[in-house]
Amino acid sequence: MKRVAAVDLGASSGRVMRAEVSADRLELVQVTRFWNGPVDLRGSLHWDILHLYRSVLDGLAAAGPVDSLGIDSWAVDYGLLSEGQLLGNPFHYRDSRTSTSVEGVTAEELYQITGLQQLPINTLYQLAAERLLGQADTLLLIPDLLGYWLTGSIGVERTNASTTQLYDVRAREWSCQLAERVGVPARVLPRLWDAGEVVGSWEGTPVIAVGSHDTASAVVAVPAEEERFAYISSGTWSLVGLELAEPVLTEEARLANFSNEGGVDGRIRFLRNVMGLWILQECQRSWADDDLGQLLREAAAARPFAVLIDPDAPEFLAPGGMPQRITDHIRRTGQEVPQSRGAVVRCILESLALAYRRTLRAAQQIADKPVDVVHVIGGGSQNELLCQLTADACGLPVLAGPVEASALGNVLVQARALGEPLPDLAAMRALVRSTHHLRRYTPQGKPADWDAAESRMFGTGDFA
Ligand code: LFR
Repeated sequence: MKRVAAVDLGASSGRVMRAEVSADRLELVQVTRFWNGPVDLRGSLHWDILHLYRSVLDGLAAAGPVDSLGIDSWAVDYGLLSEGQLLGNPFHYRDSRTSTSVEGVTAEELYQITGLQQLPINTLYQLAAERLLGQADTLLLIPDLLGYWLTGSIGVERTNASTTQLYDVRAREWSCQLAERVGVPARVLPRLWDAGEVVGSWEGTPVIAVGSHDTASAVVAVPAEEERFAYISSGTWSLVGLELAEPVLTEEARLANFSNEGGVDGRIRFLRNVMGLWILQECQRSWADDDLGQLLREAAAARPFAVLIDPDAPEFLAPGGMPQRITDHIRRTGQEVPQSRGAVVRCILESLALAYRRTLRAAQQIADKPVDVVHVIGGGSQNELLCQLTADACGLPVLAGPVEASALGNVLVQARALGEPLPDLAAMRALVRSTHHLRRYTPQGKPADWDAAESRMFGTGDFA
């Protein structure tokens, strides 16, 4: 049995967890939980990186002695170093300084190399707007930056590197040539680590590179029994897709804006970012209403399919004023504005379920990989109404759980690196399955209602 600590940083909270893991045991306890979120510095959005580091140190101290520790977080964001010193406070990916155009490479070529969807949050576009790049000698992604402060070791773990749009998804290396062409000096791209490598130590405890992208760790913990599964990693974002052995870099995949992110053990996460529960979280923040249970009860009682939004519309990316943005979107698309919070929540959840449906249908068709079940993992797996709507919209059974998928994936990769007999993803997933209760949702309602709703939906053009 091994005892490990997992630092798991999400966009709205961070956690330090302690786990006991063996071939037939997987017990996770939360040691500390702390706030995370954007800090507005005169119009620029940043992370409070020193608060995060301080909270990680406090959490690790509270976790007590462990055999190892590993860090995962959201993707794409970075810190720049010069001679070991942080240059500037890392930006939040929702900061508005980015766009999705960059000179020196066509969209087709970019996709052929990196296999990534065009999102303004990608590191590449952030770096195109970065003023400190010229002074930097090293770029580290957030988990690697925190890991560097703990250990002094410099490197970037591959699953997260694959979200930068500077990484060659087939060669599994930085694309230094691409980087130079788009104005990112190759000198700033450090060596790459694989999940499972021991990268240093903190106060005598080995630090292990895990799937440092939280979604990569979450997908490790999908409790799938068969190969024919889809997943929705449901949190602030919903990451919706399939696990593949090889990237799909076709023109069809590019036009449908699918990402081929690098997974643990060389797998590919073929997925799209759907805006996710962020829209609901931001409405709750504007309404100053933290009673999610009551909002969901009202949503369950509201009229079905009264009004729909495209959750991926760019106007929903930035923080602030979300109920008004929804109202504007609804007016612009010629629909009737909902009159109650319950109706707004119903609109958000039905629209998300429809976005999941069209994403999963496109993924199966483009990757030529049909599925029989949808696994919903992460915090959103507790949202019963959304899980049921997802089953109804997709016409597939939904298996919900585990909630702490990212932390579980993090600890499983550490346990294997420490020598526990968990040889492959199948063994890790079997352990999650045998130690966690999953909730099953069977499709209900009339499929024709969802067909009609889909044809009413207002797309961004990605699926046109
Ligand atoms: C989820 C996630 C997504 C990534 C987004 C931004 O927490 O890591 O996978 O696209 O956050 O980093």
